[in-house]
Amino acid sequence: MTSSKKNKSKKKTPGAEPKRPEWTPDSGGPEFASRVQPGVAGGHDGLPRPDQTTPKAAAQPSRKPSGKKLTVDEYVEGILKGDRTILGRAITLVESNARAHVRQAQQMLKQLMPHTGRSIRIGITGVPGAGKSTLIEALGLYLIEQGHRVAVLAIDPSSSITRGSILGDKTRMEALARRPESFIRPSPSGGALGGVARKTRETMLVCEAAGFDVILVETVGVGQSEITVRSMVDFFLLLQIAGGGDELQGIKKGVIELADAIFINKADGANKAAAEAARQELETALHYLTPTIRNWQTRVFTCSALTGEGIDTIWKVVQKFVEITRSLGVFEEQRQRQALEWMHALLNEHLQRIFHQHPDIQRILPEVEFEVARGKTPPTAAAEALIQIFRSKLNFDKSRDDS
Ligand SMILES: Nc1nc2c(ncn2[C@@H]2O[C@H](COP(=O)(O)OP(=O)(O)OP(=O)(O)O)[C@@H](O)[C@H]2O)c(=O)[nH]1
Ligand SMILES: [Mg+2]
Repeated sequence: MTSSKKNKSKKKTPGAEPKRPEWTPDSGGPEFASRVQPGVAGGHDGLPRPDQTTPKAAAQPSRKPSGKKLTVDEYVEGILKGDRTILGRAITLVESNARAHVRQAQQMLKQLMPHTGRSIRIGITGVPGAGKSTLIEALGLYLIEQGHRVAVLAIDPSSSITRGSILGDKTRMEALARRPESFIRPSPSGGALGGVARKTRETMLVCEAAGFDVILVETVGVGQSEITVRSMVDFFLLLQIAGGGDELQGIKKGVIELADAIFINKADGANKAAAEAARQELETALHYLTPTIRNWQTRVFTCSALTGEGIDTIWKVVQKFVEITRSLGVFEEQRQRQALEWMHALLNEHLQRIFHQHPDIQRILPEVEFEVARGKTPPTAAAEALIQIFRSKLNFDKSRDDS
């Protein structure tokens, strides 16, 4: 407040200095309004790109001017060649809500489909601070050493508001982000979980077409987002931490039933014994739950994302899971079911939108809602009546279109 007072008093002495807006900070010189602030080095997501680790590389112009529009064929060709710049732009296209972009993204995805599906999709969840990002970095680096290419995506219901975890991941996944065999994309912003999930699913397909053969999807364990991630991955890993006697918290929330494996992280130093105790407790509890997948028993392990101990076990468990479920046909079955469920979810979303956007429904709905809320009309009858009105309008609209 003091600075605005100061500026006001400055205004009273005309001619002493050029006229400045009232909100200029004290440190702002006379050129304040036209000073160019240098940007933050890094890619679209604020993470350093492998080709931008030195200031010299960062200063180099990208091969394609970012303003130039790409055709669908150019996107497809670039992605299949593994061009990171085009991959980044393709994901931006997928994340866009603009109608023209959605259409172009769908044409692109259609062409990419034959090149997708050849990865192992792994979801990783756990309470905030469980060590998901640290673990993903350790696992990602380990997988790269094994000759894999790793894409890391995130679904973070809070990130669209705070962008908090992105800041954290920027520092935590630095070593992984620097590797050309990795690609890290934070959670897309964009409102409802359904919208974010659509974008993440499609981003996953684009990454597969670009040759990434392991996809890691991080989600913070705060409820619905776990179910969403479970519905798009082959293998779901729950990361727990020992302590506070709440090892069984996941059971209450139902998240343990979604897991194909549970890892107790931070099993290092003084925490090792507690982690082992938590492992045994959870292992016992799991015997009372029915496994979600035939011939697969969810087991509990310990690991340390910090020391790297047990990281190789994660990959061994995943490989075993893939081997067993593939031989039983369950792996493919799950993917087919997921694709169908996704289509139906989109269909439901679309139909709801058409219904709610119809001008007649928009006009009538508040009145009907009022009647239902006051107990004058039964909810079932009201819903039925609204659908009847909508259907009659559809027929009317159709005959008008035909004429
Ligand atoms: N001792 C120990 N600390 C760890 C380990 N893994 C992670 N941490 C620490 O735990 C803290 C949280 O780790 P993150 O990887 O950011 O946890 P996260 O689950 O991704 O957190 P959110 O993204 O905020 O939900 C950091 O300070 C890490 O250094 C581990 O294996 N051992
Ligand atoms: Mg994290």
